[in-house]
Amino acid sequence: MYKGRRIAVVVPAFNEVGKIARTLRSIPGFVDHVIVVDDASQDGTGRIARRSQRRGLVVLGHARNRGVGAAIATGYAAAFEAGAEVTCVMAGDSQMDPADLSALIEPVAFGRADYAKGNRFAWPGVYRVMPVSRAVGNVVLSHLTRLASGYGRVFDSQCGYAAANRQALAIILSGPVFPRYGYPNDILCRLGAHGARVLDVPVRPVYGPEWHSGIRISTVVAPLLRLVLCGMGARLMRGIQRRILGPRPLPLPEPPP
Ligand SMILES: Nc1nc2c(ncn2[C@@H]2O[C@H](COP(=O)(O)OP(=O)(O)OP(=O)(O)O)[C@@H](O)[C@H]2O)c(=O)[nH]1
Ligand SMILES: [Mg+2]
Repeated sequence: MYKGRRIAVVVPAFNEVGKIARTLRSIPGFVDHVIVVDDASQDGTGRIARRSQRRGLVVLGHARNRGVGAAIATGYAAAFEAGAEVTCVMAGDSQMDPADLSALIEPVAFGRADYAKGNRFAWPGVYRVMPVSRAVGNVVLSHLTRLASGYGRVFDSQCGYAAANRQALAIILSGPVFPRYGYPNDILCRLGAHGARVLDVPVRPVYGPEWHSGIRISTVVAPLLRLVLCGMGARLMRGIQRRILGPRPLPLPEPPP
């Protein structure tokens, strides 16, 4: 419990055998449910995760690899069902500093935001830590995602470190989440369409000497650009519809079964 609120952390993991145990050890004791989603890893990630003595741990698995976005959706559904009031995402590769977790939880737990996400660009010295390829891609996508989602003050669209309340989870789970690396952009567009309150929280960028990434720039760029362009188109259509028919907020989705 965090100040009386039930907290879950979803940990997507794919081939993280060297880091998953450390990641699980680092999750603060106030977290009630730790939901690892092993996505058909071939290196024993799931086995190592199951060995952890962590209280409240559940290890879920996909029979075949479905992508990080699909894994997070699986974890979100399990957290919702477990009754979590605030559900966070922390990657299985120890790239999210547990010291930042309570700053993400706080605004969501106490009604200032439906969804709080990390912003590594608000961290002093980010450009000394973040690789140039990541910084450039992220700045471009952050601007495009602002246009697609309507959140003009939200930046670092590619940061997956986030906390969501039950209403935000109901919105996210009301349709299929983009299954691969574009999922944070998809989530922001969907939250924006429903008028959810999204807040940026400064978090520390972590790129240690053993950093490795599953992202292959050549394969992620086209689907990601398509996703944000579709988001922009959908937002434009909603704007036109509003002009013609008057304000029509999207109905709030039913909670997941
Ligand atoms: N379940 C699942 N997790 C995945 C998959 N791909 C990546 N992940 C996990 O998602 C987290 C982030 O993946 P990375 O490839 O490091 O991407 P990133 O951290 O957003 O970006 P970098 O800055 O390049 O490290 C890690 O914990 C991965 O294990 C997948 O297909 N399925
Ligand atoms: Mg990573």
